[in-house]
Amino acid sequence: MTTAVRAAVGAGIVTALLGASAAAAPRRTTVFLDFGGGIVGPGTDASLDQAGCVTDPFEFPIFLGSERASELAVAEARRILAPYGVTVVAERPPDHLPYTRVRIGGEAGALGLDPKLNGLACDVDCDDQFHRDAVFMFSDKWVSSAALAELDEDQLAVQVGRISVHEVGHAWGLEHTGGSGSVMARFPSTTEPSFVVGCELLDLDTDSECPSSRARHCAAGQQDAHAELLAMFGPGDPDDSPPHAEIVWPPDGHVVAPGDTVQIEVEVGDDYEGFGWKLEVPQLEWEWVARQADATPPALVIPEGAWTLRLEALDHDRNVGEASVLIEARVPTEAEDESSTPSAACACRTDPRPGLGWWALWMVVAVRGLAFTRRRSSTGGTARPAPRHPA
Ligand SMILES: [Ca+2]
Ligand SMILES: [Ca+2]
Ligand SMILES: [Zn+2]
Repeated sequence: MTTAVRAAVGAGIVTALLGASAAAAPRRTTVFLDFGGGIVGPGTDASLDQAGCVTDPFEFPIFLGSERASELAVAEARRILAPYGVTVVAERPPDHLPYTRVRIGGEAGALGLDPKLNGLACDVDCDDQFHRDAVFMFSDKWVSSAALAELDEDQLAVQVGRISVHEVGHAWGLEHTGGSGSVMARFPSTTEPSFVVGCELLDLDTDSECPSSRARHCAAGQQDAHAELLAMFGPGDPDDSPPHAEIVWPPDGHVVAPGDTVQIEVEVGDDYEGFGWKLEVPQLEWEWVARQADATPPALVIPEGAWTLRLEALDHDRNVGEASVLIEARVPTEAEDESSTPSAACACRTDPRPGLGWWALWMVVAVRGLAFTRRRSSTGGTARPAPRHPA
């Protein structure tokens, strides 16, 4: 059965499922330009409203520019990132899709930072080890609520896009380079900047923080931002192949006694790494997000009733792979006690009936491994040290 499913999803994924020796595939990603303000708290998962350098939760201000200004900033970010397998959005992605979030608004001085700062990345995240970073772009000094001539606001809005991408560059492990045409220059460029092709001199006050990343493409003290991004995310071709999603356990129609524990096992894969996935039981409004690609799904204690368990995998072009099974928890009838095919007996009822409610669906410690497919074992972000990843 599994083979049939695997064969149906295309050659790239079969390779992924078979594992091991396939060449390391690019890992796509998404950048979320967030103009909406709101809470930022400590932590390293932007989808949980966290940022790595925040110590106490605070309300981040909203962007004061016009909608047109935000659209121009997004367009500029898309222009700069078009050569790579990176999607730029201005609407909050679903939590299960890993993304780098740019909090756009406010001013650095109000946060106790050097007021001259245009933006802030909490870290230079060498080789983009962490996939859910948040960075900041302080937009008030560029585009404020003060009345601006439309033409002026247009030019300033473009800078908002450039500075946002610059900070995201740090969150992907890039450092400052000197060239004025470079997005990674210390100061915002007045020309149309790009991630420059070829080796550029680093422009740093200290030693490089990621010398081994730089050394893959250039001599010491230099950086080829374009080559590094291409190696990480691949080219910006469309991805129209949905992820593979399979619930390995429990099987469809699985019957348990109320309160029994079911350890979920899934198999997920895509033609690109970087996809996200989640599990849900819609009738209970229960959702479990895989915060890391190779997270182990939870074991569930099933309350009495019939429940749909749904798996969804999502790639950065928003192709969806999904699977669902019906699980039923009920006291078996005498006939079923003697039957060896309990799964056939429960196909007759698919409607949920009132169970113990969502509060009875416990997540317990997972005890069995996940049948998870990856193209390579060294996927960034899978070995985040515990103190950096409290969630
Ligand atoms: Ca990162
Ligand atoms: Ca795909
Ligand atoms: Zn910088």
